[in-house]
Amino acid sequence: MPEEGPIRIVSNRLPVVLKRRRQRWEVEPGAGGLVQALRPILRDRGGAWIGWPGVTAETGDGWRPGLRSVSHSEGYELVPVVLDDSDVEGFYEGFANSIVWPLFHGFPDRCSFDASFFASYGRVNQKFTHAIADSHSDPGLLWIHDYHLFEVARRLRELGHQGPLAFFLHIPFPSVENFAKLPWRESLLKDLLHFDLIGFQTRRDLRHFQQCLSLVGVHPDLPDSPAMQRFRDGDRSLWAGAFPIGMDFRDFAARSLSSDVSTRVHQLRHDLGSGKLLLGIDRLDYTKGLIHRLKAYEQALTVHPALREEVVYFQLVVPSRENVPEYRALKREFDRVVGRINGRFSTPRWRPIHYLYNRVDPVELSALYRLADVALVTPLRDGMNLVAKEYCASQTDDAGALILSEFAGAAEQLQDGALLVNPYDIHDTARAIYQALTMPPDERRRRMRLMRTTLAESDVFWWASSFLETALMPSASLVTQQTLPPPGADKPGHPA
Ligand code: GDG
Repeated sequence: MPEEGPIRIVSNRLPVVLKRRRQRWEVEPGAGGLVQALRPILRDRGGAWIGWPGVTAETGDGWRPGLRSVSHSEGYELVPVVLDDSDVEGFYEGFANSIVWPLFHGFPDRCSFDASFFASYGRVNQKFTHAIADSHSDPGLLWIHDYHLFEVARRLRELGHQGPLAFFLHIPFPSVENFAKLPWRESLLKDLLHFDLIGFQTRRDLRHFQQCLSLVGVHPDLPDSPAMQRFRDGDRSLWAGAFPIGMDFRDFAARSLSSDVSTRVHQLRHDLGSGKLLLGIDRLDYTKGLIHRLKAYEQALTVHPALREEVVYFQLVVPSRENVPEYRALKREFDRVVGRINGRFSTPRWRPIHYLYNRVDPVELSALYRLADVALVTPLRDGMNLVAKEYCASQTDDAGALILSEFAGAAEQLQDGALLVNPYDIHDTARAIYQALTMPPDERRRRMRLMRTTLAESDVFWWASSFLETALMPSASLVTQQTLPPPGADKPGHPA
């Protein structure tokens, strides 16, 4: 673990859940993998988590006492950045979700390059900057997360901030062909140069970032290294590296064997029948390749009639961005294609697709992971994709198979064990579905063991501590480290 001292985490959302029940606000700590990884570090070292609490100024601030009490029980400060309704529209739904999200996932035609969104993004980044500057005078590490906060380092430097600034991007970094379409491309790149360390999910993202920096005349100044690079801009230097995020492997493995989950597995087995189970779990999003996946399953049932009545595809779709017309249209399209396939193949005793449009609790999630013979993780593009990793962690008997898109960040680490597919190629994905369903048990075990070994060694705690170690290392030591394996490169399954 790196040198002790408080750190401050900054992310768009605070790791809390605010619920209003009968005129009263209830505030609970969040439960995601990122929170689990960072909570022990913040508790040990002290510090703060700065972010938007998820409600707007127009809702009032009756939630503040609840937030203070969670801060107290967690042992670190939770600092709210209050946004108003117009911020949410221009910054969050506008610049973040209608420009950066589609562009960085490779869908430039879905972008609305509206200058008012960019202006709103600047105003909100300024609000975050002031909240950070007011939160503490300690020059300890600030670790900023994700694409909502690209401008914060530059704005903090303008206020005279001297301390270390690190950034982690959870989504992909786009190719130069896509990035160059952004009207504000130079300013975004120059803003990023104010960080000391930027972490990406994969080496491919790092390579894309390097190619994009050449748009502003900045090049790596050390011999090429696929997982870590240094860029100089005047007297500043920026390190950038690939740090693939993990999940809490042991927690998923233990939960999968718990009695609650075992009970639920038996019930689900009874409800879904004895056939093989294909599983998809995705937020409703066009990046997830849901329609392509349905068509691939349809193709597999068409080409291999023996699969009919022998396999069930269970798809959990988690509602998302329901007020955006594009997402509502995707839901309608998904419903239509599911209806068509079920109408085409169903028999009195069999329905090929079971589909749930909802969130499920952690026990149900683990039961699905454990029960599934094959997980279908076929996004058109994804930063990492933790569902693929959680599925493998939950396969404690090494029996399952993973079909994984080559465009998910997870493919860099899991390529030796997963069946990699190009999700745009319906025939290739259909072939992989058949291969996974008919794979000999020995081969399934061999592949799953490879993936589980990799994931156990590069879990979310490894990810957080290797990133922080790098962020807190003096620059000179990092130069020396160039000759050593870069972070994660010595982990099995982490390709060169
Ligand atoms: C960003 C990047 C990157 C899903 N349904 C339910 C549920 N989930 C949980 C899963 C998993 C998470 O949501 C989804 O995983 P992602 O990897 O897609 O994470 P995001 O935060 O959405 O996305 C992504 C990630 O950041 C981390 O860097 O991998 O590429 O887009 O943990 O378990 N959880 C529960 N009920 C559900 O119905 N409880």
